[in-house]
Amino acid sequence: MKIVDAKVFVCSPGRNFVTLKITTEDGITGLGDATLNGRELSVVSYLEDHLIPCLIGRDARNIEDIWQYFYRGAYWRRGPVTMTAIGAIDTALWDIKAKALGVPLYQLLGGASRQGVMVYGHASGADLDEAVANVRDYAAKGYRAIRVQSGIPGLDSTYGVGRGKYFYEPADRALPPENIWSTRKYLNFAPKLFEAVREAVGEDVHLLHDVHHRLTPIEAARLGRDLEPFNLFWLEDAVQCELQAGFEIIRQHTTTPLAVGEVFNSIYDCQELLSKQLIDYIRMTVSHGGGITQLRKIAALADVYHVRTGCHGATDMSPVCIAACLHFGMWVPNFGVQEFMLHSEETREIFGAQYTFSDGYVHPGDSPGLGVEFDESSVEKHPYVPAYLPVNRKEDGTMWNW
Ligand code: CS2
Ligand code: MG
Repeated sequence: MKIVDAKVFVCSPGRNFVTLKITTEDGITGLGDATLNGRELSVVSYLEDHLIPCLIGRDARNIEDIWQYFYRGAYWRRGPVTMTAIGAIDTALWDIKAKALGVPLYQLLGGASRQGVMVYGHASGADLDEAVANVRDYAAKGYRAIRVQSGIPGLDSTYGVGRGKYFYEPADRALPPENIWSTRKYLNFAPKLFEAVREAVGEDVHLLHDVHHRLTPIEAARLGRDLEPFNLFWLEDAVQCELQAGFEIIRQHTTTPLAVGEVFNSIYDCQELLSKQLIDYIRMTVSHGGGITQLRKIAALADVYHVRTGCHGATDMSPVCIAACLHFGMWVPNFGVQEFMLHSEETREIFGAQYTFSDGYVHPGDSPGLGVEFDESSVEKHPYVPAYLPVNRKEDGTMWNW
């Protein structure tokens, strides 16, 4: 089953997406998501200038060998650009193989381990009252797990507060906007937010929160302890995660479950976190995590140490990546939860995806492969627009983590 063509499409239906389409001599096509928010064109070049010339002519069935070829053969290994490019190729090859065998991807991975994939939605508000109202809205829609983010009194902007009701898109169509941050204002506010949310929705709804890399380990330890009365499902990205050992400090002080990993792209980024049981959920996703081939290995290692999956699935992951995460989530034994955000109408038109939401779960559908059709004719109508994620400064101007 020789690969005869591989094309990269950049389209921007409200936000930029990079999509890879691989075609075999039998005419079977597979899709991969190569979107890296704010650095899209780097991945386009890595694919078009470096990987695709080495991909044409290879046997599409040899998924593992192709992954090893591009991982070990690069010499310069790992990193978000490299692994997103490899992830897109890998996802497309799994799509092709499942289509060739006439089965949905999750059947190829090992079949269904559950009836559906529990997802979490993104509730947010410019202030506490608006955030609580949005959480109620998500609970009324049947979400069993809801992420809660809110504006912080005294700060003009912060992470995670959507600009539409259901579409949270942080990238701005301009050079990076500068946000101002105050850890003290945040740490004083967060417990009040979750006390009000628990009061509003009761104990049964899983509540999640994303700190987005902004605390030090001891600050995160304090926040985890302060939030224990509200029984969070997870506290995400409590600190910047390059120093895996830093999580030991958080672990010593709090039982609030920890999630990390959306910015990881290699099993080595989380090997210490997993083997020392410093986290409870691993957030790596199919596209940035080097595809299904690497993510399966990470999930297997995580399983040994009681760590469950919680794949990243924000709107800057296209429906191709979300579909792959849902197939993965149908199979993976140590499943935790899947992030799920509604894409815009325009996006859903271009990426005809089969997955459906019902009663807090999403099912990827049973079409062969990923169950996603990409409408190439729409690409022209939505040309790429440079867009950047914000940067963050402390109130005194010190550069900080966004
Ligand atoms: C966030 C994302 O979904 C999440 O947990 O961390 O919104 C993240 O900020 C974006 O994916 C960055 O592009
Ligand atoms: Mg996050």
